[in-house]
Amino acid sequence: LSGCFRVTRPVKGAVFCVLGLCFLLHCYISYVASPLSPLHPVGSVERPNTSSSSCPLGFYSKEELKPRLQRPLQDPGAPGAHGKPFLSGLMTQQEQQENQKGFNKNQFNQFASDRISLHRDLGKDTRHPDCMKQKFWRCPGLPNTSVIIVFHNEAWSTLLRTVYSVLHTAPAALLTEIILVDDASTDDHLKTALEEHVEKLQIVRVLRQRERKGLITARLMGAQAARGEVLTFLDSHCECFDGWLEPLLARIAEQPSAVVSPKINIIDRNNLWVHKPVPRPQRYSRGNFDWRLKFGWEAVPEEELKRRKNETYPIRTPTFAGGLFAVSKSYFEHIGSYDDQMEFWGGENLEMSFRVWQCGGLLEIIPCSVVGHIFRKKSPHTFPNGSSVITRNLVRLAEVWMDDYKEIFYRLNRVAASIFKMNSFGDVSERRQLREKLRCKNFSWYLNSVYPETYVPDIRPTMYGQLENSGWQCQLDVKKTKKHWEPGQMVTCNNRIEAQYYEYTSKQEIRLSFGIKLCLHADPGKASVCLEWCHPKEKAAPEQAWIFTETNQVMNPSSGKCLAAAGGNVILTSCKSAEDSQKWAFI
Ligand code: LR7
Ligand code: MN
Repeated sequence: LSGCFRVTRPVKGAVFCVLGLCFLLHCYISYVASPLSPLHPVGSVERPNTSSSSCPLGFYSKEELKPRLQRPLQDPGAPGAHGKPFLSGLMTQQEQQENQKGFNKNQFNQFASDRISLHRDLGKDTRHPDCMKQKFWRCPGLPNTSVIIVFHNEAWSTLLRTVYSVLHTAPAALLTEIILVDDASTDDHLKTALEEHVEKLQIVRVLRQRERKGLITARLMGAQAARGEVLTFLDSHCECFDGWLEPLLARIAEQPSAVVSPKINIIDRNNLWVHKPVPRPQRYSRGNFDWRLKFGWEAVPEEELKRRKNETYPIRTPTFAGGLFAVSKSYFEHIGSYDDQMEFWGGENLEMSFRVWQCGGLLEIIPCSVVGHIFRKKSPHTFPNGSSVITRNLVRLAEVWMDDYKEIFYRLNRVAASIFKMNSFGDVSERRQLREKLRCKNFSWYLNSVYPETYVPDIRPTMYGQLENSGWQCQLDVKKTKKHWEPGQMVTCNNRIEAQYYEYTSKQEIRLSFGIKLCLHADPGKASVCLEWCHPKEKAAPEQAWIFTETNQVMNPSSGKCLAAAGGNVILTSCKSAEDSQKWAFI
């Protein structure tokens, strides 16, 4: 409607607005009738015909559709141009020192970032052709948005490149403002210098959180101040690809209860290389979680990909990374924004994921929208009380959203269990009231309907924990390869406090217990034991079935052999009930 008032002169205003109202009514009717409206079940895939000829060509003038700031001409030979990696060449000793210092401070190559243009483009549009064919200027038009970027001691060049990349890509008519929320940074360059720099950009403003409270309350501060119809959140070290914004806003216009993320591409922390979208083959990742409540990525299952008619269709995701997303401002408020008692960093993304699904919304990735983000190996920030603040956030979300399934989490995370026991996670009654008020579904519904692919451990298994050998006083332990869990890894026995938890399932498997589908697997030929993918059937594979005997041995019935520790190794050998090296107990 605001578009309607803007393009008309007072005299013709009335006529135009009546026509406009009819048009909006038409849009509303086709929207309600559309299978994607909230009145329709989640399973439908049809979408409204938005290019209907009865819709006028659009609300905006050509000028308004251009980005607010034109990118300065790019030198293709400049460092990192078109998203290419920064090549440092030979460095002087001084440069090497600067490089090292920047890396230590940010956990990414600030030296490289500082030498790349704040206005760099990301080269030619390499998205799928379906994405390029999409038209957004027709009925029902797109809502405008406030882009909210929270930061704590972010490097100047990455923060400003994020801001400019939005200004250079977002159509001016859709970009209400950019709000930078400072989470009590201490770096000098983020004080008045920042305000002075962004002032001339007109629609960029800086809000300050006086005390360091973390990204959750900082985002809430930004959301409250926002004047746009949609809130679009970005981390403070992103670069947006052309055409990233429109598909997000279009999906929200079509489905106001959708919380949508772009496809997130890696910006290499070592050289700032921005990985480009590839038109084919499309191997998408979606968000998941394990039972330690660790967020992760997994391949999108075949059925979900098949459900989509073309590349412009959203991909449903059980959880999201939480940093880069757009949501209608009123829906964000309706659905309970964030838990404002979560502190600093972490957990808010899973909380929002569960909440949105359980309370009737949709969580989606829009593959035609692509944004780059610098992924780091570890956080450069310090947290008061170390990592237990993150765990406290997780306990809060488990207490509100996970019903009895929270027991599985507590079993796997002793810190969480003790925070729960000592009742030191704060008051969650308001969040529980919100769940009541919105009549949200329970966690079991979420697991069955949104994430049926996940493995749900027994809430109270008969036996679980670390499996300790009484002869050697060691625990079953598997080293993961390069951060990943892979089948085929040899099982060893070590004296390690962090040795993995296992659980003894009703199928008689001894299973790695945080949701990775790996089971203790006997290899009688080699007399060794390894981890293999658990047998998906009702009954365990013969190599994966184990019986705990009265004499505390662990026997594999199909081979008749027993598990024994031998030094650091675990072997499969003839059962001898007198041998301490064959005695095991969960601790
Ligand atoms: O105390 C803090 N205060 C802040 O303002 C700590 C961080 N921050 C800011 C920080 O400057 C950054 O802009 O918050 C943002 C996120 O922190 P990062 O970039 O240090 O961490 P991250 O990229 O691993 O963060 C991911 O997980 C977080 C959990 O709380 C948030 O949900 C982030 O938004 C999320 N980032 C993404 O989803 C981007 C995609 C990467 C992934 C996975
Ligand atoms: Mn980040």
